[in-house]
Parts: sequence; C-alpha cells; structure tokens
Amino acid sequence: MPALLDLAPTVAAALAARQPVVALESTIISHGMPWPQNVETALAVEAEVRAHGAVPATVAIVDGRLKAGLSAGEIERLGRAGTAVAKASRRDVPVLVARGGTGATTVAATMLIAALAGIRVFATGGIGGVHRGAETSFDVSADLQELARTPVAVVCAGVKSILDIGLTLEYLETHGVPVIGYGTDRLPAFFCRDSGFSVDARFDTPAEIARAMQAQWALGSGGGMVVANPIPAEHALPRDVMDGVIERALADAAAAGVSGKAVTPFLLARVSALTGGESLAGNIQLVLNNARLAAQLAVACAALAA
Ligand code: PSU
Ligand code: MN
Repeated sequence: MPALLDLAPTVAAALAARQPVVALESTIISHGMPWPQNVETALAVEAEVRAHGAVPATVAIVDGRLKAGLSAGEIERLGRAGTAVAKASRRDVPVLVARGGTGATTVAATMLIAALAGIRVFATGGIGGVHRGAETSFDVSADLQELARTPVAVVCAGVKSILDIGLTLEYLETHGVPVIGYGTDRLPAFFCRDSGFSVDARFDTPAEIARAMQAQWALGSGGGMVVANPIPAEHALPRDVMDGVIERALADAAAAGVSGKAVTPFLLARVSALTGGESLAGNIQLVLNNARLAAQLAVACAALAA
C-alpha cells in the first residue's frame, strides 16, 4: 500500500477479499451542504452503500494522511468545520501532505486516492466541469482531467447547469471519457432529469456498465467513466425554475468577482440559498440514489472478476 495512504480496517478487509467497495467524496460534506444535514447525509449515504452489499470508503485528507474510509468522528469533524476546511483537488494533495493539513477531497482528489487504494467505483452528487465563460476565464474543473487519466467510474446525477454542459461534454469526448446514461438516453442536469443533451450510450443494468468498465480498464491506458444517474422523478425540480435560479447565482458570482476554486462552492451555496430547503432535499435524495447504484455496480464488478 502506498506510504501516504491509510485504509480503514473495513475497507482494507473488503479489498483484500475482493469484495465490493464504493468511494465517496468529502467536499460535498464540507462545502456542498450545510451542517448538520451534511453529516446526516454522509452517514446515510454510507448506510445506503452497506444496505446494497458494498463497503463505503469516504475519502479525505486528515492531518496529512490520505484516508480511504473515515470514522464517524472524522466525518463529523469535516462537517462541522464546513468551509473552514480546505477544499482539496489534485494539486492540493502534496501541499496538505507536506503540511500535515486536513482537506475535504473533490471528485478529482477522491478519484486519485480511490485509485491508489484500488477502488474502482465512486459515488457523488455532481461533477465539476467547464464553466460558462471558460473561453475567457479558462475555468475548467480538474475533475475532467482526472476523469481523463484515472481509472475510476464516477456515479453522479450528471452535470449541474451552473456549468456549460455542452462544452463539458466536448471536453470529455476529446479526452476519451465515456458518458453512460443509466436507464436514460438524456444527460441529467443534477436537479433536472434532462439537460437537453444526450449521453454517449445508455445501459439499463449495472451488469452491463460493469462490462464496459472491465473493457475500459483492460485497455490499460487509464481514464475513468461518467455514469449519469437521473434524480428520482418525485424529487426533480422544474427546469425553468432552476434556469432562473442559476442565472441569478451566476450574476451574483460575477458581481462579487469570485474566481478560482471559490467559484463552484459560491455558486452551489447561492443556488441552495435561492431555492431554500427544496433543493437541499433533492440534493440529499439524488446522492442516496447514486450511492445505491454505485453499490450495485461495485457488486456487479466483483461478480465479473470472480
Ligand atoms: N458539483 C455539485 N456539487 C458539489 C461539487 C460539484 O453539484 O459538491 C463539488 C465536487 O466536490 C466537485 C467540486 O469535485 O465541487 C468541483 O469544484 P471545481 O469546479 O472547483 O473543480
Ligand atoms: Mn474551477
């Protein structure tokens, strides 16, 4: 095991026995949701993974150590600290290790640490992408480059429309990242089941997605996969309402002059404030839905490997 990495005992045992494991990120805990719903959700997501036959491994950097699998106490610490804890993407990992610092890992850093640990399936809410106006700001999430290089399948509810979804799909196509729709031909947009864009390919069962993952890893050239799982219909929000909210949030970000790694947390917090509790409830439900599919996918992968 790499010297920088600590596996929780449950995660180490499951990996040694080739049992299904699902990685979970922690930026969603500290920067993506308010306390105490963030901690409640993180623990409920872990329980959902267990209930569907896999072992959860929430990923973070704690006191300079890369962690795959956190204790409830560590999740509580990240959730209470909120945005006071560093948001850690790939480039922040060496800095936090050198300083003995603590960071909540984004999709990019969680993929990196999951791959080091030997975990191939990861569940989250939404991934980062190409921001609107990226042709002048150059703001493209490191999540996309990580998907291009690191062999982990990321189960998400698609791409939030704070981003330029069309450009995000172009970037993923250029970098050879399959975008799979689970039970849908349409790319979901987080709170909405249809972004207006298509996925590359639709699969209706976890077993079929597991076969595509197996083929992707067998190529040996790295690179992950996006598994887009639409929010359950009963929790979806109307697209016209979300479009208005997102326009407001983007205008607020421009007026506040936000840039760099602060952009995504700022937009997420504004969208959440402008939609009130409704978007938070939907957010929790879609993450649980992704945890369920990721567990089923990890089970299907383990069955293929057996
Ligand atoms: N999108 C969401 N919710 C989130 C994030 C993105 O709908 O919580 C978080 C994830 O941790 C993702 C990160 O990896 O934001 C992307 O940040 P950036 O755009 O700075 O790369
Ligand atoms: Mn960015």
